[in-house]
Amino acid sequence: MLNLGGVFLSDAKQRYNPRSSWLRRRNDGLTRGENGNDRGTVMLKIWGRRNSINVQKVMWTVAELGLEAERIDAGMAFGVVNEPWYADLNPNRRVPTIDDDGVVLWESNVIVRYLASEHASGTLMPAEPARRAKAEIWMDWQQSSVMYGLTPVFLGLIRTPADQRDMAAIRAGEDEVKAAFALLDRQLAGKSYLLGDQLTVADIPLGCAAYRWYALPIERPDLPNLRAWYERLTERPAFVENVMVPLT
Ligand SMILES: N[C@@H](CCC(=O)N[C@@H](CS)C(=O)NCC(=O)O)C(=O)O
Repeated sequence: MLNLGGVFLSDAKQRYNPRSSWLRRRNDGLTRGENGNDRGTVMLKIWGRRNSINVQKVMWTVAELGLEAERIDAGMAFGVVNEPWYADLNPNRRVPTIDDDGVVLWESNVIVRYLASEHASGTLMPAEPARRAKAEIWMDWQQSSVMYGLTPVFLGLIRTPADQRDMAAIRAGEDEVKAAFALLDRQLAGKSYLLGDQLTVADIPLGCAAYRWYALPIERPDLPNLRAWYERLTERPAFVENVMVPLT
């Protein structure tokens, strides 16, 4: 994999038009290599810190698909998201953002769907519209119903000093997630993955949320179908490497 290092980051601080001649010049330069060696060019770039749940969805997908990609730290302590050139890529100033050879996208679930459609239509991304829509239900539900409860629990217990925690909000969040995951547990009865025997995009956002739930210092009800599905995910190297990282 090409390590673009500071060369890419300093160039990228210029105003960024993904389809500009500047991008082509940049890629030409990198392909040639500054020292004359042909270093190759990584076409898929991902901005986002490794401890972000939304970046983890994308990195897990990239690893399942076996894609060559470069991840560039951004967000929180890494900054970057408030740079003007980054806002040109992602006006929402959040992570992740990707640039896939000039296709610039943000919103993690959209990126997961795009990469799976491009590289794994019929497998990771169901090809048939109704089945695809079934997968998308679970992706949207993770972003809305699950994160509604999980976010205050995660932020409260992991990113807030003990003496400043709003315990009522944390407990309310815990109850929300318990109810959501009880529903998920029923959905998973008799199935290896959310849509059946095969991992699909439906599993990716919820798998990332499930890791957080099992890693948080909270009480959890026994949900055997959810637990079995989660343990199945932990057998996948792409999940272990990209999702099972310490909560920070
Ligand atoms: N709906 C967006 C949410 C993006 C988002 O809120 N990302 C968080 C990290 S999980 C972020 O950028 N936080 C600010 C930061 O890292 O500086 C998505 O799914 O991509």
